[in-house]
Amino acid sequence: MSTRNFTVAFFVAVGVLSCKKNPPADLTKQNIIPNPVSATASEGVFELTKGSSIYTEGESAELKQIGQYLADKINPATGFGLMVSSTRGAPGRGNIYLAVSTTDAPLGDEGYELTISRDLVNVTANKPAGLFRAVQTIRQLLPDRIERSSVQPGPWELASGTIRDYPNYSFRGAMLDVGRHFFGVEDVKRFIDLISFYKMNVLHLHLTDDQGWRIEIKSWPNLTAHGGSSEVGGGKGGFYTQEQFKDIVKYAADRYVTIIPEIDTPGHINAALASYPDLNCNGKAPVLYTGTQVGFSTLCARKDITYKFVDDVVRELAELTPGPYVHIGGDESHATKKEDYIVYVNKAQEIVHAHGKQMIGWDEISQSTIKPNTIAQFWSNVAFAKAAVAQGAKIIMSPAKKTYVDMKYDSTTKLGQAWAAYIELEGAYSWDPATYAEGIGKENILGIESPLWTETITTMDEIEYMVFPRMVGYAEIGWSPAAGRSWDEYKVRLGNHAGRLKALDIDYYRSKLVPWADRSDSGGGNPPASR
Ligand code: TNX
Repeated sequence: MSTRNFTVAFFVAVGVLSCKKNPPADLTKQNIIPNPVSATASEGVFELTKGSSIYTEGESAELKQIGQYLADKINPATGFGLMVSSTRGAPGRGNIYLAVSTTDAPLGDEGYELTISRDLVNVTANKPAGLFRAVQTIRQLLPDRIERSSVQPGPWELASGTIRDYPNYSFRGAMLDVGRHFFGVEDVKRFIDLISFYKMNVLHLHLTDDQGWRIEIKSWPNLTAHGGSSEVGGGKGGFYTQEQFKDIVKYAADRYVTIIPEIDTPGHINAALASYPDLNCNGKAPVLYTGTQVGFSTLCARKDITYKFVDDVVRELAELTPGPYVHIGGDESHATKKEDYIVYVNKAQEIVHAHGKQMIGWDEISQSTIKPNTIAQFWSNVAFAKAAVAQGAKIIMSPAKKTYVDMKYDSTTKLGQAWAAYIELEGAYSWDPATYAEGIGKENILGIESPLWTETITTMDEIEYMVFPRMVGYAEIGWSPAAGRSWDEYKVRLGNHAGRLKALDIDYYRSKLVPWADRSDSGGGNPPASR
């Protein structure tokens, strides 16, 4: 053995030994994000071994799929090849058991109870979604290296005790703008993997904008043939075929994430206007647009063909999307006369309802007569959001000053914009949706969503750098109880989470505000030179 190999072997051996000597901290001191509602510790640890199995209760294919998801997450690093089997009643020692067995009202649709003893990891929930959320907790209770894709040294121990956990808000979302720059199916799937790891349950896809139309509409094929061929900066753009979109929807559904498709109308519509001259009031198609201005394009609210178009698009989207919502945009329609805007939104709302969906729109839609089951997404104008509340609508909280992850972290951030604010991690975390805007209380709020606009974002690495770790904080705001939340406590937990971000290969922003617990020179990947 060379000196170098000996040195490596020595440190690996010490590493393994020190793992053995360092059982996990007790369950109340575990570094879990989002913070669970309650945790109590008990004596001892559970050790996952190659003899362990994952058992799911009964013959439910859905539960087996969740069990298999957990197996797929822990098999690569452990090398154990754990199997998933169905059972009736709790299995014997050394196993993981997932059951939808209880009627435990406080747990709701996504909550779970996770009880870990020396003998068993026992998860119960009212619904399969709760088991899926619990699986994310189990991942975080295992050492960081569980997230690696090659075999790592054990042991694989979990602290014992009980976690009871459920979300503060039923809607915890992220938005990805695939209109300004197009991102392919694999990028979207990674995005879904990452948000679902933090128990988020909504991905809003901003599918159309002035610069590109990204979803195949069979009855209007030129939308993608022509309107999908551009993007900011003049790149080649792209679009999802309906088959690809269904694949994304299924991938998301398997992770208990609902896809919300947005067709931004009546403004932000140049790509469609460029594809079909008839959609223009003057009957002339503009050229494709690759800049970043907003507010210059509009559908022609007084032409019948506009509503035939919206009806066809919403019908096809509704067929592709099992979730309850279709988002019709409605923001920054500066080129639409106010009276036309009101007519347009009212008609779009009828169309969305006729296709069996609830309408979501940006806060400006409250200038129309919105129905109580319509949802307004607050991004900038408190008066508009309050007008939506006054009409009985619920609000999705996406204040630009807090949740827009295209905003720079500080003046030195190369990517992004700064029109709303610089948003450092503390500002992103230290606010409460229920008290942010006077007159909009928790009872009016469906949940929180953080949008990523992509005028300046062109690669998955850049997405990760802007989104992480701000998104980790939004996930906690959405899930964990507001009482007791504090930046000083959270920043330590986030710092201790560094190894996991690295193991997940997330290319995140290493804010100086956070006491990162790994070596300061071993950050999340290699930032592209551009930032
Ligand atoms: C405002 S937010 C927009 C987007 C831009 C974003 C850039 C909203 C509803 N509209 O069209 O991409 O600012 O930060």
